[in-house]
Amino acid sequence: MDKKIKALQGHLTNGGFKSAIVSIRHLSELRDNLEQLLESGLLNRDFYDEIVSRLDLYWDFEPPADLPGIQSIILVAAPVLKVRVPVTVSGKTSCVIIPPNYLNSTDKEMKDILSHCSQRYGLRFVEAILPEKLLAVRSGLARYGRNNIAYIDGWGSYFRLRTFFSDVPCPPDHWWEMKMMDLCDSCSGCRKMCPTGAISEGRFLIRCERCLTFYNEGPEDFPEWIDSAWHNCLIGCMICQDICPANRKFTDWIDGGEAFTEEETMMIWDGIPLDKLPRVMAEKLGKLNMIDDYGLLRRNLRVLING
Ligand code: B12
Ligand code: SF4
Ligand code: SF4
Repeated sequence: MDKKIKALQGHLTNGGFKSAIVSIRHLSELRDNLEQLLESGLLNRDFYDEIVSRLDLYWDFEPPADLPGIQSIILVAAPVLKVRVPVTVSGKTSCVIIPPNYLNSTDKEMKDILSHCSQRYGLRFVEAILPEKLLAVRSGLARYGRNNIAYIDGWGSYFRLRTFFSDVPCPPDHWWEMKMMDLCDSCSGCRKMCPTGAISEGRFLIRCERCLTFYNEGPEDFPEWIDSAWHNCLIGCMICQDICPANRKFTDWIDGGEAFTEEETMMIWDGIPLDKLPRVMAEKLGKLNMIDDYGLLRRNLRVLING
């Protein structure tokens, strides 16, 4: 293996990350794969277009033209805890959950390592927008669960993915087949427990237009078909991950989180604008990576507490 790849992967491993490298020659296959799902209607095109515009999800199926010499795609996974956040309403303290993956402090640590490798070995990295679960599975880093979430040995689904193009020379790679974990063959816990029916029998792809996360990550009012008792997190949803036996060892990977006093909780409850919040409160939200999503918290908190 090229010394630079070995060094890069060594730095990432020492930093607590897991990584995989694949050649950019797979880009066209990633694009075709997605296109086929859209053409077959398994992925609803109108709904998908809505996701694309909401998340600015314009895939980099071509490597960046202004960076010649790009040879590889580097996928980096960081272990991330779920967070338990105490909030107090009318004198009653309860804890709300933020699922793993929303905390983003590992992004900076990861980028610092890449920047160090850039300076030391003359490598270049540029962040890529690519289907990360699919890449993680096909590169052998992760496996799909029936719930469409990716799992990594030793971390379950408690991780966050980031993808980079690089000029690091790509070793011959293995392009794994798209396959669910063996554990799913004799299990359908996630399908049975998903409150919205997003995980269906007879098709692998979830119906993302039924997934609670899509609605509580978005600004619109919740549609009427969503029962308010289904909400279980301040943002996102943990049901299909909590029930999963592949996560059994990791369910106690919980960060104590930042506690909000009753006064602070009421600021969220009343929708006090972000720029009017006390500095301490904004810092707490920053640590939870909830600044960009702050506008959603009023509605999400009320539905969780009021049911
Ligand atoms: C859009 C998006 C969403 C949308 C739509 C999700 C969806 N399933 O399409 C919504 C808002 C609903 C969502 C929800 C969540 N998301 Co999201 N999401 C994304 C985002 C930005 C793009 C995903 C995407 O559109 N991929 C394209 C689709 C079509 O790819 P795919 O789902 O992997 O599908 C492939 C397979 O189905 C495969 N395939 C086709 N046929 C078959 C057949 C078989 C048998 C197999 C095995 C495979 C297979 O081909 C498809 C691709 O062509 C990614 C970040 C990124 N850049 O990838 C995060 C990302 C996937 N999300 C993530 C997370 C954590 C979540 C939530 C768990 C958040 C939460 N706790 O609430 C939920 C999970 C919902 C679920 N059960 O999947 C993480 C996943 C981490 C992990 N461990 O897997 C990501 C990678 C973000 C990150 N950087 O960490 N998400
Ligand atoms: S709950 Fe069962 S079927 Fe669903 S992803 Fe986990 S192991 Fe697979
Ligand atoms: S995240 Fe929640 S709503 Fe979405 S598929 Fe999983 S259990 Fe269903």
